[in-house]
Amino acid sequence: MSDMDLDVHRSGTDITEALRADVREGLRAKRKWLPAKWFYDARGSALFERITELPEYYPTRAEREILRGHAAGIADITAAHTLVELGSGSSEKTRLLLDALGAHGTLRTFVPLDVSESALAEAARAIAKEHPALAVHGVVGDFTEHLDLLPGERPRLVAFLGGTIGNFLPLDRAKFLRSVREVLDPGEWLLLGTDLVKERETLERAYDDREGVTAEFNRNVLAVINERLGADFDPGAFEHVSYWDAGNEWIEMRLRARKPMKVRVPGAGIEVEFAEGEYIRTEISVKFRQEGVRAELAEAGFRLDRWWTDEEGRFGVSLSCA
Ligand code: AVJ
Repeated sequence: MSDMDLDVHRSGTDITEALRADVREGLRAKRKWLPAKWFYDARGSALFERITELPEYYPTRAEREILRGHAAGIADITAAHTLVELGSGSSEKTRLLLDALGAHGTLRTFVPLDVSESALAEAARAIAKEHPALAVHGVVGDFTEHLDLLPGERPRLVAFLGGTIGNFLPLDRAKFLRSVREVLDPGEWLLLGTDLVKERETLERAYDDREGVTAEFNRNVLAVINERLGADFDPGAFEHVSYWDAGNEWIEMRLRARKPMKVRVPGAGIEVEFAEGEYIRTEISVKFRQEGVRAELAEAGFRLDRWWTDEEGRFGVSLSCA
C-alpha cells in the first residue's frame, strides 16, 4: 500500500501575484535585481538539472559524496520519524537519506516542500512507489512562508540541501533559520548543505560553464517574466555574468544589457529602461566557512553537532539540533 497526498498553499494566481510584486520592486530599484526563485519554471528546473551534471558545477557531486558517506550516521544520530525536505527539487540525494532512515527503521513520513507543484507531485509519486510503507505528504509552498504547516510525527529531520540557503541575503538567512528553529521542538534536527569559500576561478566557472547551460538558465528568468506578465524582454540581448564578490563572499549572477533598451511589462504595469551595460542581479549564492555556519546556527538557536565536508573540502553539510 502506498500512501501519498498533496497540500497546495500556492495557486497559479498567487504565483503571478508574487512575481508581479517582485518585478515591480526589483526592476524599479536603482540597482535592478530579481529573486533567484523565479528561475524555476519547468524549463528552468530542467536546465538546473543539467547544471548539476556539468563538469564545472561541483556542489551537487560534492554534497552527494558527503551524504553517501554519512547518511547512515545521520539516521543513527537523529532516529527521525519524519524527513522534511525543503525545496526538494531533484530526489537523488533525498533517496540516500530515505534509504538510510528506512534501514534504520524509524522513518514513517516524508514531507517534501517545494514551490513547483508539477515537480513535487512527480517526485512524491515516485518516492511513494519506491517506499510503500512510507506516508508521503507533499506540501506545495514557499519555504520562506509556509513553514508553520509542517506535518509529521516527531522527531523530525528538516533537510535543506544543495546550498540553496546561499540564495538568501544575510538578514533573510537569519530570519529563515530562526523560523525553522521556531517550528521545531527541542531535540529535532536540521541538516543543512552549504557551499564553501574557495578561489575565485573555481567559483566563477561553476556559474559560467563552457556549454552555456548556466547562461540559458539565467536568461530563463526573463522568459518566465515574458510568459507570466506579458513582458517583451529579448533574452538574447542580455549577457550572462558570473562574478565572485570577495567582500560579501558570494557569487553574483547578472544579466547585463548589451544595448540600451526599453522593456514593457504590462502584467506589472511598468516599463523598464536599460542603459547599455546596466545589469539585473538575478542571484546571489553565498559561500560559507565552518565557523560562520556554526555561529549563524547558534544565533538561530541551533547547536551544530556534526560537520562533514567532501574529500576536497569544497562543500559542507552540518547536522544541528534544535
Ligand atoms: C540551487 C541555489 C544551490 O546557487 O548554486 C546553479 C543555483 N545557480 N547555477 C546555486 C544555481 C546557478 C544553485 N542552488
